[in-house]
Amino acid sequence: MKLPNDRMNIIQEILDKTEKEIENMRPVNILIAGKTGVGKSTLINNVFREKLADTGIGKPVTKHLRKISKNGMPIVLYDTRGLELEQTIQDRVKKEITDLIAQNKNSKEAVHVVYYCIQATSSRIEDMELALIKDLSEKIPVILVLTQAIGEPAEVFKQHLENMNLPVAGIQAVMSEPYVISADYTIPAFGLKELVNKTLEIIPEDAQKAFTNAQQADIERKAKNARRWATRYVASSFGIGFIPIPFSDASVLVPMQITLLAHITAIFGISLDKSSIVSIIAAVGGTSSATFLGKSIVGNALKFIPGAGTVIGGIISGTTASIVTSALAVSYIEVLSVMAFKEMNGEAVNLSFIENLMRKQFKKNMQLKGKHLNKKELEFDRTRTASTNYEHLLNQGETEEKKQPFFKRIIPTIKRTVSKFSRKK
Ligand SMILES: Nc1nc2c(ncn2[C@@H]2O[C@H](COP(=O)(O)OP(=O)(O)O)[C@@H](O)[C@H]2O)c(=O)[nH]1
Ligand SMILES: [Mg+2]
Repeated sequence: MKLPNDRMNIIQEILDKTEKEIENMRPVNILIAGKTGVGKSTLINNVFREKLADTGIGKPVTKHLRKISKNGMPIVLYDTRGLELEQTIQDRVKKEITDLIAQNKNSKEAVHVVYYCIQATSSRIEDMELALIKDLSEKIPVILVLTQAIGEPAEVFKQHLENMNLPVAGIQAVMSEPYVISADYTIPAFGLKELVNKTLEIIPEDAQKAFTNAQQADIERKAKNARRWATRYVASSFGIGFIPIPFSDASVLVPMQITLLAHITAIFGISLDKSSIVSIIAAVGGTSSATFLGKSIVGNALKFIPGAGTVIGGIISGTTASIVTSALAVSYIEVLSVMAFKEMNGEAVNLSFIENLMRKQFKKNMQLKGKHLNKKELEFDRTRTASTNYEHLLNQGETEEKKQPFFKRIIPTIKRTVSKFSRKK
């Protein structure tokens, strides 16, 4: 096996491996149906990453059906149009939809779930839509999505639909984007995480991985899945069968670390560019391009592990390797979570912020000595909203930038030295 001997190669390998894994993932296929203007595109842009409705490649499949996909995302969406038009066109659209579902039933393109969107404020559902929903439900799970759901009228409408006992897999009211009522009153977005959960409950198991990757409404779930895999990977790589290696051979850990980072990226699902990975690797692997990642990660680790009792005579034991690798995995997942959260809110991610956050989390996680990997729930408090959940991590990346000036930082050292000398006298 040829080891990468340069940091850029490592970065490229992580990206290539991630890309390959996503290509090999079986995509999840979703049909989004509903009249024009109800909020289908807004829903897609907020449930899925990268503003998929706007930036995805749309290909007409039939006159009224469009297939949306994007490189690097394991998802295919079908978007409908024309359901609001005259009867003959509606019939045409309905036929195209049912044909799509029937035709692909057993193929890789089989639609896994339908989101049938109705605007909650319309407060009524037409017979044509009811017939279509019933028809589709016989073949495939349908989730009825009540879009732009505002207050009491939406609640009443939802109740009305529930009382109809439609053969649907679920009814979910959502507000995909905050809705501005007035200068001082805005209805926050809601319901998307619930939609994600409902979807995961009904789609086949082999489509769940792709769906978790493509969605952005439940970032904790991404993190949880990535952590679950990393726990197993660390256990199987550095468990009983692991033969301790001399510190000078630490670079044999590099391929494992690359696999770890690439697989986490693929499970998590995030758009990462080269420069972000460079920053993340720089935080744990030093800045010299000739440095082996494995060596510098372990080297750094030794500085952080209290007592360094796990390394005797320059030998990397399975315990040390798993402490280091767990810390690498958890910190990486934490950084990806913060990046995903920022991306979801349309905020830019600053590279030095990423690097600082990775460095701080890595150091902190190293000191936990691998105890955290499967237990820790990323310190997310489920009773708090997403933004306050991430606050403590967001602040950590920034404190380093607001570092105190040099003269202030050395004051304690001067004081200590002075008192030491005065004691000696
Ligand atoms: N604030 C807010 N506006 C929405 C929401 N859903 C739809 N809209 C608005 O409704 C209009 C039509 O939405 P669009 O997603 O284009 O509908 P589509 O034709 O079904 O794709 C747009 O101007 C959106 O801004 C929402 O959840 N929140
Ligand atoms: Mg649209």
